[in-house]
Amino acid sequence: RQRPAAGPGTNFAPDDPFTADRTNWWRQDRFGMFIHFGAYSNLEGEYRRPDGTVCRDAEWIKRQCAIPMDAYEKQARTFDPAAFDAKAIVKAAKDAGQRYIVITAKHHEGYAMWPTKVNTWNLRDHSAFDKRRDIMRELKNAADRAGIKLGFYYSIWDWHDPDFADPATFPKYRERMYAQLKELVKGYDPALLWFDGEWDTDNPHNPWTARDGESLESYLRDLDPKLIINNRVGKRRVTDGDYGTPEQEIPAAPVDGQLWESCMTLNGHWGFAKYDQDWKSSATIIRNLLATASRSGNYLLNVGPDRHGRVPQPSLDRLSDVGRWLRTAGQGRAVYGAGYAGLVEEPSWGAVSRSRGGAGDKLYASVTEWPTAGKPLHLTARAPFRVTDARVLGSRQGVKVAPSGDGYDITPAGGPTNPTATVIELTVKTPR
Ligand code: FHN
Repeated sequence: RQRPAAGPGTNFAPDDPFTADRTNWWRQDRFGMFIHFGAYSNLEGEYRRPDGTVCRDAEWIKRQCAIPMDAYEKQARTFDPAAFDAKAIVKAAKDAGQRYIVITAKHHEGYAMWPTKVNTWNLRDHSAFDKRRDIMRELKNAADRAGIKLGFYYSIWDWHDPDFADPATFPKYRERMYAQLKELVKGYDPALLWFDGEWDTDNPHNPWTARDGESLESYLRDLDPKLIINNRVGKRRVTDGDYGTPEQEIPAAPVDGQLWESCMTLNGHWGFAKYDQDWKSSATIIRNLLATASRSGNYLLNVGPDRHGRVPQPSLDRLSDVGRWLRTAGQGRAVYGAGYAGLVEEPSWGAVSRSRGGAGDKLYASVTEWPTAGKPLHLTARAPFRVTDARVLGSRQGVKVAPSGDGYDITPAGGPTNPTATVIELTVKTPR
């Protein structure tokens, strides 16, 4: 399953050697919305113990606060996300420039957010929610209407199913897991499955093996050959699935030729929580997105709806800032369908991504540290190329480009169009 290393001149842009494969739309889309929503959301990050003490955690609250299962099941019965508005969530993603959505269908707590027939530990059978509603159906319909791809997160690790923890009865759990995944794939036609919780856990013991990962992957590929599957399906993560999943970090360069996606929280929590919020600024998100695209990575940015199903306003505000930047002066061209430049070293003043097309290749120099007046931006070449045109997106100012030492000096005549990042589009010719 090894892909060629993403060496100089290689990028996973639309026309790279993998264009024929199922991941092409995903590589072009680059930017997705992660949604962590489950029975844990009903507690909103805070559990008041019978002795009056308060324990805090987000989606791990059951385990981190050692909530007895009966107490956890009792609280889930009050869960009523009546305000969950799939259309509004899809619109928020679309306005943000997020072109796919991955929502937790089942997190480690084992609670299914769709009306599974496999057990009654789910939003239809174990909540105060309207039994006529199916939020995954609502989200799928809204996403389809908006041209947004929908994926499901599914945790192999299951804190609720009694057969998970015991290797002797684990096959029974695995059977139920396969049955649930078939419900999701056949019932909702997701574009992508995002597995998690395949790792060795201390308690309960996780009997999932690498062999289990291989069998599951081939089972799913038989169910639906177009499915994109992440690498947390197996034990080895590097060669499992279609892409790597660095978390809360951006790898320094293309991850040994693998496709990858960096997933991050917006405020330090995956599930909804009001405590210890560490909000990323819109500027940080935009710069993360540019750095990720310039290394041929995708960026999956998370929102955690509250107990009512509402996405927090600070999340919506940031997402709309990012979408506005992407839509301005076509700056999104530095992200969508763009990837590892290969032709140049990564500069200190920003990120450089590359897209290929009929009219020649484009390099997008996204400048986050604008040079003092008249000072050039230097690009160090790693492979031969000529610059035949240069322009600042969103500005009429001139841009001088001159060969200089080991590359080119780019000198814009005026100032930046945006303090977060200003994109200089270079048209380049590479020797055939
Ligand atoms: O334990 C989970 C965590 O709750 C969250 O879902 C993240 C998202 O990538 N994955 C696991 C931690 O790596």
